[in-house]
Amino acid sequence: MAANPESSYRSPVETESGAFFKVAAMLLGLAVAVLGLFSLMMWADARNSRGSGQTSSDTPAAADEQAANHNTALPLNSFAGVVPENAQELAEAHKAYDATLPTIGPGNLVKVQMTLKDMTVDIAPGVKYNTWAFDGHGAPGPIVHVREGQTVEMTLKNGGVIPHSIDFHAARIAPNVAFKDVMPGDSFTFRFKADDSGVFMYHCGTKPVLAHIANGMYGAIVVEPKAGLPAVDNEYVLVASEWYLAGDGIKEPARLDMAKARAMLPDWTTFNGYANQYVTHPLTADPGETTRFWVVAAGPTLDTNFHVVGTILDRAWVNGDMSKFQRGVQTVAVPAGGGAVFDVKIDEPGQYPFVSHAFAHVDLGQVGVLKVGNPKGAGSH
Ligand SMILES: [Cu+2]
Repeated sequence: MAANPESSYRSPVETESGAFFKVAAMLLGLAVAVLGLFSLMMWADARNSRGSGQTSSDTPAAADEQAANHNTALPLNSFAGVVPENAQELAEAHKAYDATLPTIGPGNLVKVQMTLKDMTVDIAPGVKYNTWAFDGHGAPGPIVHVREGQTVEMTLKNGGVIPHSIDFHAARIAPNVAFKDVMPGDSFTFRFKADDSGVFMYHCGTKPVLAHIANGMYGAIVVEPKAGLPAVDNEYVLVASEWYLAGDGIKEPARLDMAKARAMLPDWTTFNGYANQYVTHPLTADPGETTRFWVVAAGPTLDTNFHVVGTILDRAWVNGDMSKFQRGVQTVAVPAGGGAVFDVKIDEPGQYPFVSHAFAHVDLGQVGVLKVGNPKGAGSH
């Protein structure tokens, strides 16, 4: 290195207080040594608390133990994107969750019945997971669709082995009464009047809620405004969520890794519970049609940044506030536990990916395609 005039510069303070700096440097050295020793002890502690330090939640008993442990240490084994070799074939064979908004039932009273079941479902091609499922299939639970002013009568039957409950964000009701734990084998019914329009999350609210939501206990209820909305041609419901796996789920079903859930390090993120399902089985629209997306971010923890590639959101009811919409918006954040509604009118045939534009989510599976017309060529995202 060439001589630099500044390198020979000595500050007046240094010159005058050389002795002071020598003492300070010595003390600093000592402090670093003490800190080093301390962090070594902490590291040893963390390793001991994790047993072998490797996939400590691979067995059911260890996973349960970990779910109750609030002091789990990093690092964590990631199974993000891990699929078997025949993943494409399995993706094609998978029956996609029907995202079509169901019709509204007649009358003032809408009866909803769900029987909770512990069941193994696919969450990505060849990746199995042991869910606690609200009814009949994995996450999300059934889409409930009512009109503002209708009364919902909810009956939850617990066919599982531990207590569960159901919390409707669309309800104004004492949660300790309506959202109470239902014991295995029991059934519980409550009613609420859907007086607030929008798209709302429902989920199990039994503790630890993080574990119950992460195990697939969530869904969406659409409350259509009494005054109606602009007419559209297609309506789809998308529930965004993330999965935290102990094990890759390929040879045997994965269980929840509670440490990953707390660290917010998902292995997979999905729309309607299965990675990339609407890439292989696109949602459809015809050119010139307007498509409405009712979107809920179920989490349990992460938001969704909703964006449709190749177009702009013509109407965006941000946060599910149906009293007004924004126009010409590119991306809208849907918070975990929140919802929003989006209309897009697309004239040109093509494959229009819908994504969470927090792009790690796309890598982990939270991406689908709206196929407009019969386009030729592969998608871009
Ligand atoms: Cu539950």
